[in-house]
Order: sequence, then C-alpha cells, then structure tokens
Amino acid sequence: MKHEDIVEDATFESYDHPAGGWGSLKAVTSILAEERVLVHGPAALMKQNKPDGFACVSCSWAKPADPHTFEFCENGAKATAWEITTRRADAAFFAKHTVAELSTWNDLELEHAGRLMVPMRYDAQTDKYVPVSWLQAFEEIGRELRKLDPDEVVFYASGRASLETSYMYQLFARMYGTNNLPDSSNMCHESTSVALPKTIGVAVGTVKLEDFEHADCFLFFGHNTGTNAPRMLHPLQEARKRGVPIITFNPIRERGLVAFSNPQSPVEMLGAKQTQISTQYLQLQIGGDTAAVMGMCKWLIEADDRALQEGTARVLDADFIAEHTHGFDAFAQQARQSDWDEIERQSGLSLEAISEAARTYANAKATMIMYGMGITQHRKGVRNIHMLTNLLLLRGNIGRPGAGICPIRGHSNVQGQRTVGITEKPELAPLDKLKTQFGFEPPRKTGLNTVEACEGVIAGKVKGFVILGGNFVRAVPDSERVESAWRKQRLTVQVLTKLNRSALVHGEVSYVLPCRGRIEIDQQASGPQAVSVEDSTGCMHGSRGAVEPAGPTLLSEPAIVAGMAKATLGERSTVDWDRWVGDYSLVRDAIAETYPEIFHDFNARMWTPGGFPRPLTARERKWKTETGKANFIVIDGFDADPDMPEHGSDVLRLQTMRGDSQFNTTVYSLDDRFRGVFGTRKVLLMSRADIARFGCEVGEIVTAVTVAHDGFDRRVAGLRLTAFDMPSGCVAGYYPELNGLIPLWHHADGSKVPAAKSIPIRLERGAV
Ligand SMILES: Nc1nc2c(c(=O)[nH]1)N[C@H]1C(S)=C(S)[C@@H](COP(=O)(O)OP(=O)(O)OC[C@H]3O[C@@H](n4cnc5c(=O)[nH]c(N)nc54)[C@H](O)[C@@H]3O)O[C@H]1N2
Ligand SMILES: Nc1nc2c(c(=O)[nH]1)N[C@H]1C(S)=C(S)[C@@H](COP(=O)(O)OP(=O)(O)OC[C@H]3O[C@@H](n4cnc5c(=O)[nH]c(N)nc54)[C@H](O)[C@@H]3O)O[C@H]1N2
Ligand SMILES: [Mo]
Repeated sequence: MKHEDIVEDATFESYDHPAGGWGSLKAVTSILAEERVLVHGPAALMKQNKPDGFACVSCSWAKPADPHTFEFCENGAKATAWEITTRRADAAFFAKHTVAELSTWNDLELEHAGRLMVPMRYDAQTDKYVPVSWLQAFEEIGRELRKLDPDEVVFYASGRASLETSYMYQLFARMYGTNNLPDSSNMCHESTSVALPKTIGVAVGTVKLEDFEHADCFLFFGHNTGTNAPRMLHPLQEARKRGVPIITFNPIRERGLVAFSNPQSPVEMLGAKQTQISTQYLQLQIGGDTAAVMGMCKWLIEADDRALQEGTARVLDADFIAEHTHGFDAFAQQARQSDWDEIERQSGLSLEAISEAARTYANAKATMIMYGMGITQHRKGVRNIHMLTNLLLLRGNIGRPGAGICPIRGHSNVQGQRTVGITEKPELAPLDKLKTQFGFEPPRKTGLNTVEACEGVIAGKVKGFVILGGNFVRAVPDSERVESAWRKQRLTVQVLTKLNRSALVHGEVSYVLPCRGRIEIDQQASGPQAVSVEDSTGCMHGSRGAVEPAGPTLLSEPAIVAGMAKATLGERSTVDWDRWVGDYSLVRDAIAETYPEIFHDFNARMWTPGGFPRPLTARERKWKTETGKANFIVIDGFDADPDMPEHGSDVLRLQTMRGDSQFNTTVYSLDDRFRGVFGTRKVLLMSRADIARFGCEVGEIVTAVTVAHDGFDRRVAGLRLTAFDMPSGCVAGYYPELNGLIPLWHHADGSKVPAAKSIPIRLERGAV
C-alpha cells in the first residue's frame, strides 16, 4: 500500500459471525501478504508463545505450559507480521521526505513505511532526518543530558521492552538522577496498581491460568477479548463447554464475547460450530459499573440478612469475612442504604437484570472477575476496582482455586516493567537495595507520571524526553495541546522499530534510534541472547528471537540503553554496561540480586514451561495491607463522572476504544471487522434512537466537541454517525484519532489514568 493508495471508502454492515472462525484465518493470510512476509512469516508464527520460542509482542495474556501447535491468534499474527515486515523506512526514504511532508501522513501510512533502519538526527536546515553513526548519537545525547537538570528530563517506556531492558533503563534514569519514569501503564492499568494494594495488598491480579479450570462463574467487565486478548477465549470456551456461566458487563455487544469459533480447531471450522460465550450480557451505561456492582452487593447482603433471620443457608461467606476482612459492617450498611432507583438510573440496568446476575454469582462456588480498560479509564476507575473487590470479598472469592481478580493487562511486558523498577513512585522501587548494589545515591523525589509529564511539557518545565518504545504524543490525552508544546523541548530521543507521529514532533536536538524487535535474533559477544517478560498472571517467560534482524545497523534495546547510559554517566556509573550487553544473563543476575523473592535463580527458571510465577500473598490469604486484612471499601457515590452533566441533556458520554485492526496507535487497516465498520475509523457509533433524538441522519457527518469549561476548544470534525446497538446517551469512537478531545485533567482520581472511556461531548452538525 502506498501513501496515495489509501482512500477512505467506508461501508458498514452488521457482523453476525462468531469471532475467530474463517474470517480470522483469512485475515492472518492477508496480513502476511500485506507485510510481504509470506516466506518467513509462517515459520516465525510456529515459534510464537512456545517454550524456547518468542513471547508474542501483542497482548500479555498467559502462555500455557502445553501450548497448541498454533499458540497465536489473529491479532498476534498481525503483530508478528507488522514487526518482521520486509518494508523499510531506510536512509533513502528519509532523504526523499521532509518532516513537514511526513507530518501530513496518517498513522497507518507512517507505520506502513516499514522498519526504521539507521540512527538519525533531525536536521533543521533541510527539515529531514539524516543518518548518523551510533557513536555520534550516543555522545551528543550524553552531552545534552548532562547539560539538563535531571528533574527536567523524562524517561518514558511503552510496556513492550523486556525485563532486562527495563531494569537497565530504570537504573540509567536513577543513576542520572531522576524518578521521572512514567510508562504506558499510567494510561492503562495504573488504576489497578493503585486500587488493589489498598484492598488485597498486592498490585496485580491473583489469578493463574489453571484457575480457569476450577472457576464456576466468570464476571467480565469492560474488555474486548475477541480483539485484544483473543487467546483468552480458549479457556473461556472450555469453561462454557463445562456449562460455566459467563456474565458480561459492556455497553457494546462485542462479538468475541457473544460467540467464538476456534480457528485452530479443524472440527469447529469445518462444522462451523461456535460456542456461545456470554450467558448473560448486560449492556450497561458507560461508567455504570460502580452502580451495577453495588446493586449486586446490595442483593447479596439483603439476601444474607433474610437467610440469617430465617435460619436458611448463608449467602455471604461469613467465616471468610470474619477471619480475613476489615470494614464489612460499614460497607454492608452503605449497600443496604443504596437506593434501587439510583442504581438503575446510574447503571442503565434494570433491577431484574442485576438481581439475575447476583443470583448466578451467589450460586457459584468459585468466581473470577476479569476486566479491562472499560473499568480503569474512568474518572472513577479506582473506585470501580474497589467495587469489584468488594463483590469478590463478600463470598470469599480471593485466595481459593478458581476464584480471584484478573486485570487483563495490555502491552506484553507492561506488568513486568513495573516489577523491575520502571515507576515514578520511589516508594515502589527498592532504592536502598539499588544503592548498595550499585554504590550510588538514588533520587528520592517522586517523579512525573504520564499526565504530569504532559503538563510539564506544556508548561515548558520538561526539556528533555527519552522514549523507549511507544508513540507518546499520539497516545496521550489532549494530544494536540501536547504536540504543539512538544517542539519547545531541547532534546527528544526515541527508540523505535517503526516511524510514528511522535518521531515527527521533534525537539531542537532530536534523535530517532532504530532497535531490533523481540522476534529478531539478538547476537551479542557471548552468542545469541534471550530476554524475558511477565504475563498478565504474574508468570515470567523466556523469549528467544526467531528471525534475522531487519538490518545489520540495528542495535538491540539493551545495547541502546547501555550506549546512552555510558555516554551520559561516564565514570559516575559502576555498572559494566558493555559486559551486560555482551551477556544478558548478567543483567538477570543483577535483577535476581535486587528482587530475590521474585527472581531468585532467574537464569535457571526462565524457561519453565508456562513461566515461573511471582509470589502473590493474596493467593495465600496473607494480606499486606495497613489493617493486615482484606479491606472492604466504602465508596464515594455512584456517579460515573463528576465532570459530566446529568444524563438526559444533550451531553453524550464518549468512549474511545480499539478496533480489530490496530495495536494501540499502530493502525493495520481501516476495518473493524467484528463491529462491521469498514474502510474508515472516523465514526461515531450511536444508537439509532439517539441519532433520531438529535434530529440527525444515519451516515451524517458531525463534529464532536468536548464539554469542558477551561477555555480550550477541543473538537474533531468529519465523524460519520453510525447506527450501533448502544445505550442511550453513550457514543463510541476510535483511539487515537479522538485523543485531542480528552482534557489532560480529565483523569482517574488517585491513579491519573486518563478517562478515555467517558469523555463528555456535544455534537455539532456539519464537518467543521
Ligand atoms: N489486537 C490488539 N491487542 C491489544 C491491544 C490492541 O490495540 N490491539 N492493546 C493492548 C493494550 S495496551 C491494552 S490496555 C489492552 C486493551 O484491551 P481493552 O481493555 O479491551 O481495551 P479497549 O479496546 O479500549 O476496549 C474497552 C472495552 O471496554 C468497553 N467499555 C467502555 N466503557 C465501558 C464502561 O464504562 N463499562 C464497561 N463495563 N465497559 C466499557 C468497551 O465497549 C470495550 O469493549 O489490549 C492489549 N491488546
Ligand atoms: N483515547 C485513548 N487513549 C489511549 C487509550 C485508549 O483506550 N483511548 N489507551 C491507552 C493505553 S491502554 C496505552 S497502553 C497507551 C499506549 O501507548 P504507547 O505504548 O505509547 O503506544 P503504542 O501505540 O503501543 O506504541 C507503538 C510504537 O511503539 C514502537 N515499538 C513497537 N515495538 C517496539 C519495540 O519492540 N521496541 C521499541 N523500542 N519500540 C517499539 C513502534 O515504533 C510503534 O510506533 O495508549 C493509551 N491511550
Ligand atoms: Mo494498555
């Protein structure tokens, strides 16, 4: 596909087929052809998510000990093809195009240019990126960093880089002198990392893959599994075959959660068999989760009150509550006093529907709750998670086989990056340990998270920005405001595999450094290297590259981090960076020394089939909380969004989400197959009734305008109204195209995760 070939040719149809199935196989073949990797693509796919193979670069879902022959999904295959593409954004490409010209290309067109091949520096005179040597790049970056105050520099990481790279990166930043270590997690599951320690004393999920076999009820909130963690549909499908109920809470009827046909099962494919996934599908209002779950808690607590009076079997796990929890009485009181009218109004669900879900839950012995961005990316994202744990604790559903809480993480090592110290919160990093291990004084001041880093850039306080993967200016809220301030910075450095928008918005001194991807063979002094990642269930896996690197000039991520560290820190650093790059097992030894509980015998254990688990105290019902117990949390109300005027006015709740053909800001095509949207991403999905209520026509082009009284005009024009099965008052559209609509301050209380799922907007008719 060439730049000029990409035309928007929109069609819409309803998609009645199951997720997976033949459509999935067709899509895999066509992406292999599109990226021109039909030859080495299939061989690479055979090694995906296998012991001694490579860990998929797409989602972070668990990798089983006994993988299928094809332990990948359609979207994992797309991510592989995207990385091992034979398309090249090489020196000749950059000689041809100015940055001003490339800035007019969309995300799809930019990434389609292919793999970055040479280190480059921005040249203001020609407005082009020009090749430089690695040595020159490192030396100038080092020089510039030494001139800046460490507090003025941000070290961002997108959650893909390995445990080894991430550990080196945080050490580099801290030796340099800052805790400004935000990562993509700040826009993602940070609500989880803030909420769970308070309730159950761990920052991550408590569920393991084997628990899926023991669960007899699943509650599923705000995750589009068919697209964003498709391999998870396999254990869910197995559970359905055992007759286990799955109750889904989502404003949209997502195909993957309605029906699934396993593309890796010949029997199902030939017989066109499909499994119904959800047994009850609750299309709640955007942001209605707290109210819906409070409704379930109220039902359970009142049913238990009656059981006590009547002397029948208890509904709550009274023994667990007495022995293991704190704060039950206050929470139960709040639930009893909650008003059903208010619950129905705020959740958009009926008393009957909520009661039915509560009854199913009450009858199950072991329940698991899974959730994604539909829960975390809200003004009240942290509260949402507190409500989910309240519900689990009522029936002792933490720390028992088949039960637990399962946040579905995003990037393939986002959880792991936090585990090895990429965090802006000094209290979460083992600073004293790093101090003795490496003989330096780590900074103690709290660093900037993603939102604060954006504020810093806008205010001119952040003057240097190092990016280890990701597409920062495109992924953040208020993206247009951030973009226009970005160029005021003195230094921007981006370590990337592909060209993206962020690389084009350069600082005064700007470098783009091309790295090898995880799928590529990583030859170093001691031989081919492996790296490791942590999955969503807290298991660590080794990963070994399988294909030749895109080119000889690329360096590995550890080599690039080491190159910058050496040039910046010089004699100040006690680390022998070159030895580490020559042999990553030495980095793993250092990680094991810093975190012995999690990573002891790291090198020996990293190839354990299914991964080796980190210790999780909550699984053993040991509660590392302030009270020493699992805590019920009394909540501060049901309202989804304090910035949102009352429902029923002309203000709509907009959620921005992923389509089927993208990995975050990386757009593979303009189609979203499962939602029946083809050839365009500039749509607003809205109920037919609402389209009529606003006096509009289906297919009409409108402008979305953010309702915020802060003096900024945020609008996105050219959006096509598309009739979709949505609750009234709710609309949906695609990320990252709509990121300019999210005010920077519109983020979750407590975690500062941008509230990308509940943006108050108003429609204006017409394109401008
Ligand atoms: N193929 C592919 N895989 C990916 C990614 C990708 O872009 N492409 N991204 C990765 C990353 S970084 C992440 S974080 C994950 C993201 O995976 P998801 O968490 O699935 O993210 P979204 O696509 O934003 O979808 C959010 C879901 O929440 C629902 N939702 C929205 N608002 C609400 C609400 O108020 N309540 C409830 N109950 N539901 C709501 C939406 O309808 C949608 O189904 O996927 C990871 N995996
Ligand atoms: N409106 C809205 N905004 C959102 C979200 C939303 O749902 N709605 N979701 C948020 C979430 S959950 C997340 S996680 C963030 C994602 O934000 P980021 O993680 O910053 O963005 P990505 O799109 O994943 O980054 C893609 C880029 O990473 C680079 N890359 C890919 N592979 C590698 C690699 O192996 N090494 C290196 N060094 N670089 C690589 C490529 O150059 C590619 O262009 O966006 C957030 N923003
Ligand atoms: Mo994410």
